[in-house]
Amino acid sequence: MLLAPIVILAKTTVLSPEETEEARDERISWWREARFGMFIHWGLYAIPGGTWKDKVYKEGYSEWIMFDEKIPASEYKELAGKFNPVKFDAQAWVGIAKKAGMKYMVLTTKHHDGFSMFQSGLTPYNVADATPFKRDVTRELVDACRNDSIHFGCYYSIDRDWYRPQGQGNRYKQTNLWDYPDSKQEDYDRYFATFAKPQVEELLSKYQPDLLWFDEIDMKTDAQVKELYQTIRKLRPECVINSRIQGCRFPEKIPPPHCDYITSGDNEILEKNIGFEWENPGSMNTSYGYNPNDHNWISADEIISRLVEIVSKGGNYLLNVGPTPEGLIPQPCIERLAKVGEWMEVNGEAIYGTSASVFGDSAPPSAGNWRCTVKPGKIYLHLLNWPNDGTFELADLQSKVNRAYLLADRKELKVKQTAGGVSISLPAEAPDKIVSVICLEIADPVAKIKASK
Ligand code: FHN
Repeated sequence: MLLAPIVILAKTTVLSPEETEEARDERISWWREARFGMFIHWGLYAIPGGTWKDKVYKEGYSEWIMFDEKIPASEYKELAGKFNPVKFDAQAWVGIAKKAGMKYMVLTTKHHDGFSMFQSGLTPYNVADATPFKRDVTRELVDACRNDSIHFGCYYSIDRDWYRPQGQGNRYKQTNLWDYPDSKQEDYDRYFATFAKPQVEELLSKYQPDLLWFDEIDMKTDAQVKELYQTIRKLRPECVINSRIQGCRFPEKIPPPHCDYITSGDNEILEKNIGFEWENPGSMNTSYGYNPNDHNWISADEIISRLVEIVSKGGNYLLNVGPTPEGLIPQPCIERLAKVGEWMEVNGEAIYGTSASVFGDSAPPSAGNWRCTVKPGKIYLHLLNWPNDGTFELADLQSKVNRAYLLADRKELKVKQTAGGVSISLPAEAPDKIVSVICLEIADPVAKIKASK
């Protein structure tokens, strides 16, 4: 019987010329270990919240209201005069994220509507200069994150800026042609060179973000992407960059150039571990921006199941909130995040700093629905439903199991191990109604699994 050691998917990375693989690993280690972060879509679009004049959107991206309703920039910008989120408390937001077990936060510093949620010297159309609020919310949030050792990232939309002429756009046709029907490619090139890239430089120098989260649609030339990437590396070499610096389609080549990890589609959980860092940007209802009429909330149970699914495939989960125009995180989000936090309180060690399952992508259904994450010398089994015969069978594990226990109470579990696998005796009741985690301490740093025929 052949003992096939675990095949660690050969991970090849695109190193910027001066960076070694070890240096890269070290540089992005915080991000890889974090596994769970908060995405924040906040801006002028929170005010209409998916309603414009008599049109009420009950679902869909409320942050797209300007495009969906073809609102003239001159009219949309009036919203800045009404943006006054007096209840905004950056430290309270960080507190909510931390309590949920989130380790980083990514704020929309400029979304597609072109409004800057930071004080910019490149345009007065920003939160500190154009609103009665007159406060730099990016400044306040990055400071609050630093206070609480939470990493901070800036979301920045370049290819879509509906406040400015950007040409006819590409196959996606997502530029503002209702205000600028005759706009040309040179408008985009000028916008990129004299506004967008300089604003990214501003964000890097003013706020020193740990992460830049782009959301592009292939409107830049390769030269423009390279120029942007090299500018970021020059100004902040340690900055982690997502794959949407180029476009939102799944990269043809892994590893993709000019970034550190792959962003999957919105709410898309990849089918398998791709052997390279990836992240899923997820929403809690059907919108990223605030919409009081969108009640399609996913449950806390669903969030936990998605987190386990994503991390068991080597990914990060960046879960979104869309704050209100008053500056509050909506109550349904707070309630769900608190429940997720309770679960992370008990099971966080099976998430943070773990690597993908060693049993392939979909767990063999030996004992119902389960997932796996690992650490050196440890295997975490996430049971999504509890075996009703009080035993969990784990076939094919060849490494010797020294100890087995539930993370919920750390009480020792009886283990019977044969060449065929491991059988673990479980209490009748599941300790957790959503996902219960068993930790196996094994004799090998990397688990040995019997090669499947
Ligand atoms: O168009 C945006 C959308 O508004 C939202 O920001 C998401 C988040 O991943 N990104 C784009 C759609 O993929």
